[in-house]
Amino acid sequence: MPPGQHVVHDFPVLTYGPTPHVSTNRWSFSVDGAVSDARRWTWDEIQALPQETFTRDIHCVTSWSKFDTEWTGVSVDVLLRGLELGGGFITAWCDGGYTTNLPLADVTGGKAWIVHTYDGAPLPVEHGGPMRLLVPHLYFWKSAKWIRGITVTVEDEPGFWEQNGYHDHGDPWTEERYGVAFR
Ligand SMILES: Nc1nc2c(c(=O)[nH]1)N[C@H]1C(S)=C(S)[C@@H](COP(=O)(O)O)O[C@H]1N2
Ligand SMILES: [Mo]
Repeated sequence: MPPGQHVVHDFPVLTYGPTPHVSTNRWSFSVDGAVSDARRWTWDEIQALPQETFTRDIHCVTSWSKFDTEWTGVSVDVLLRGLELGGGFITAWCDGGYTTNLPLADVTGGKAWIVHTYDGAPLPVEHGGPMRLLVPHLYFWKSAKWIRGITVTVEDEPGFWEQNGYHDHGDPWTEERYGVAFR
């Protein structure tokens, strides 16, 4: 258990602003920015990619942790496969306007997925359905709900919470909770 956290058994919902409702037939996923080719998939095309089911603990900066959550989705490694990357960072962007920034090193090498299934059932909309990012080794604000794409960037570009007080990186094991100006 990372320092300063406590276990919950329910699944709290934390959303800033309204919950966007998007049907899968109007949904698509893009990879763009500093990449050799921009890519875009429909919902069905994403489902046809290799899927992984895995179990991880998740850690919210508001101090709750939830153990052994089970997810199914597509590894970010698969989404980036074969692309030449011209930058070292990504911005995940979402329906509703939320963004979060991550170093590429934190979303590659089997560390991040876009997920559509939680605990064997379609991801509920309040938890980011139809699709969210899952980066379980970082605080949960990095796991962008209602994700629609990732943009590869040359510079590290702070996302929504990173501009509003949270740490740029968000490692729970070293309690990277708040940004320098807010500590
Ligand atoms: N699009 C979007 N993603 C988001 C958020 C949000 O407000 N909008 N909140 C973040 C925060 S602060 C947390 S702790 C988790 C909460 O996910 P949950 O509601 O499934 O527990 O989602 C993260 N992803
Ligand atoms: Mo959060």
